[in-house]
Amino acid sequence: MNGHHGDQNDRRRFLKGGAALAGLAAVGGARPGQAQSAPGDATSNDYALYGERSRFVTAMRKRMTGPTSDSYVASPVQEIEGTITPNSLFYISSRDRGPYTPPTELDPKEHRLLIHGMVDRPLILTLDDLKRLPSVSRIHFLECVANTIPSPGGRWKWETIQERFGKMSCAQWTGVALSVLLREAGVKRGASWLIAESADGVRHSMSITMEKALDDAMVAYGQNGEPLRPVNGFPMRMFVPGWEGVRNIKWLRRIKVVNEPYLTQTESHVNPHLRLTGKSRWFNLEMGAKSVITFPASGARPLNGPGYYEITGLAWSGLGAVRRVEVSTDGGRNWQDAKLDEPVLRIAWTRFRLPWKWNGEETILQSRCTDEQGKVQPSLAQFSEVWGVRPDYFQETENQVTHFNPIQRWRVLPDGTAKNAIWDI
Ligand SMILES: Nc1nc2c(c(=O)[nH]1)N[C@H]1C(S)=C(S)[C@@H](COP(=O)(O)O)O[C@H]1N2
Ligand SMILES: [Mo]
Repeated sequence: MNGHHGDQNDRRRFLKGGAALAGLAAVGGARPGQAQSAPGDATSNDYALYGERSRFVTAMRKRMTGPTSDSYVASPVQEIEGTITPNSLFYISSRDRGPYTPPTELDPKEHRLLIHGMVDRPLILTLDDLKRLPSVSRIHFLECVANTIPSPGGRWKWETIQERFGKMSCAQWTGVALSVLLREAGVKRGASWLIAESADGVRHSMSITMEKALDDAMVAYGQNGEPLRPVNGFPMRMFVPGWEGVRNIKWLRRIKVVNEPYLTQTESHVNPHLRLTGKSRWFNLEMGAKSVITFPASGARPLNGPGYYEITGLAWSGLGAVRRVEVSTDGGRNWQDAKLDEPVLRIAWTRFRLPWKWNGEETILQSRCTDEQGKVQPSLAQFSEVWGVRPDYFQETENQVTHFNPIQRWRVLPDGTAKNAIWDI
């Protein structure tokens, strides 16, 4: 897959002449999308209501308040079975009117995606147009750069796994590979970046490299077998596997092909690295190797007396597949390899499990992820060393720390509950 031009590339274009296909209009020729008639009258009594879960099941997302820009809805990661977050429990992070206010619902018949800039054939696409193109479905996690931020503003002492790790989820995404769309538009020589922009009030926009766009990025319209939810970007969003959550533009309305990254307003605003003198990195794109034990954990169901349990958790890396997860049940003296659920997918949550006999005494549990590129999840001490600060800096700082991926420690207490122990050094 490449961005070169010429006859060969022309032949590989899926749609001859781009705009020739009815509904896939070049700029200037846009027409309102045609309403598709439903397969059957879904309003008749023959159709049951949209599903509900058992009234005995109580897992809920949680509203989190912190510094205004960091308010979000946290997913109950401790309650997720396996590796897929149901859409009703998916985390939400939105900067426009906040995650608690549903966005203005975009009408897919009115909504348009514009692809322009350094292209031979600018395109305007409706959701229906997008659905006519070759599609892919892939399972990937999505993680906010600020997932696990230790103590936002030094004031909010988040404790439970849902509060500390709830800014991530994992789903199966369906959409059109960006490489297909870019081939349709015909990328001009010298184009090296894309700027993706949203239709919401803040015009959220972000830079994405052409390399990533042609590799595995997509414009997604499906999430776990159904259309995206309004809060997650309906009718379409950018999906950039493994990259920081903030670049996955929801309510996507424009892709501009350019020859350099733009430091967009939202980009500079949300990239706290820009504010840390001496430690600044303009672009820190992929999420690193990380893991967390989801049971036992602070906020998860308590242990019910000594005996056999299965320690289980999630591991992931924005750089590829998880290769190994080690677990320690004795405060880090000994480590054992946990069993990974198969298939182990790249840039997806990987469920790990380890049988454990608890003797009823206080102990510290922790997990360490290694990904296929050999990146090992750092200890808090190692992470602090890279930053050139003392480990307790992260607990108190007013600076927002992002890409925080040190090993998480849970202290199991004799009463069977667990507490956050990452700061107990
Ligand atoms: N248009 C738009 N896209 C956005 C955002 C936003 O505020 N507006 N938030 C970003 C951030 S910070 C994250 S972490 C992810 C969250 O996606 P989700 O709400 O579907 O979980 O979307 C990103 N895309
Ligand atoms: Mo985010």
